[in-house]
Amino acid sequence: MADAVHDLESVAGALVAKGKGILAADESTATIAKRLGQVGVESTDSTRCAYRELLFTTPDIEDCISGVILYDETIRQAVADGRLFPEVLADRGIVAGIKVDHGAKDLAGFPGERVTEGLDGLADRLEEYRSLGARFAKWRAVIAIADSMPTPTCLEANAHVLARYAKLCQTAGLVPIVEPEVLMDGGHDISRCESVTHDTLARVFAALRDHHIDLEGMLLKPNMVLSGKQCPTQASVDEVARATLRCFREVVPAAVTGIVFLSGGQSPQQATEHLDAIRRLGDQPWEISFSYGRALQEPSLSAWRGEMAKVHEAQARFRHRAVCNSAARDGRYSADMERTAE
Ligand code: 5MM
Repeated sequence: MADAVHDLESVAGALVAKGKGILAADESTATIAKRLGQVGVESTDSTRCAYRELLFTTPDIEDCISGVILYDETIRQAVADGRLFPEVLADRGIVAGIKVDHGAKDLAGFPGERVTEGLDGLADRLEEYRSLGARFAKWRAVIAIADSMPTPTCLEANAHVLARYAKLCQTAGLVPIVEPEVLMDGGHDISRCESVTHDTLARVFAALRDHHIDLEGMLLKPNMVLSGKQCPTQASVDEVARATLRCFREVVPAAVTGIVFLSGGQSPQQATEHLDAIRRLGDQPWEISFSYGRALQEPSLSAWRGEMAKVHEAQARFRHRAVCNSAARDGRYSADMERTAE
């Protein structure tokens, strides 16, 4: 047992090593179909596999990327030489992870609110994912902001399932990434986002404590504290950084190994600038890094568009975003880096 605990803590530590962060490539089949469709590519087993191969075989990304979150289909797919994706990643020193939730479903009796499902049979699935090479997992809860949302019932339901998921992961020897995402959608201002994020995290950490989670053997994947997308007054980069840290310092225990932010619909450059500004406010009790999906992938996907001839350019764009976020993760990003795309 002592070894298992040590293993969880060392994997969590490796995922937030200096200069490194996580690529979220765990889009479910419906989401990846939408993303591929936006660049005119039909979503099939082979186009999904080709796109993920393009990302995971990008030269030198192991300098900036510590781990990749895979989807159930992807963890079973192989590259041309027959190696499964977890092996391809492991050969480069990148840790494979896996999304294990089954998505956010309507919360009965609470219109507009959702609770994430997927606990049934999870212990067995985790065992299989570990045998396929996964060393960490991810579960995303989605919290919407509106006049009468979120309700305490929605926060409680999601905190409870996040904690049960986290305990099952740690028992199976996988580091849980706990992702309670407060959405950017809406006209709310940054202070409303701060208060909802605070309440969400307070409930999540109370549930994690009740379920005896080893905080050093987990990572938190939260939203940054931002103005709602439709809010007429958008907070500055500095305001976002200060509000985010104020909120997290009040509510995230110092024992948590790391906070890896999601991008949540920010533009790639915005997500990098915000991370950099947060890091420039100084060292915190926990490591701070990124676990971006769209903000790492968008430029690459738009360059690729399903064409073999564009693979090199698409990989260069992915590497560039990884390099920028690696710098931001250490508080040494500058806008000049956007002009050196190769
Ligand atoms: C990559 O997208 C992930 C999967 O989403 P679906 O289950 O809806 O297909 C998503 O969970 C992602 O890992 C996080 O939301 C962070 O990604 P962003 O794009 O917000 O950085």
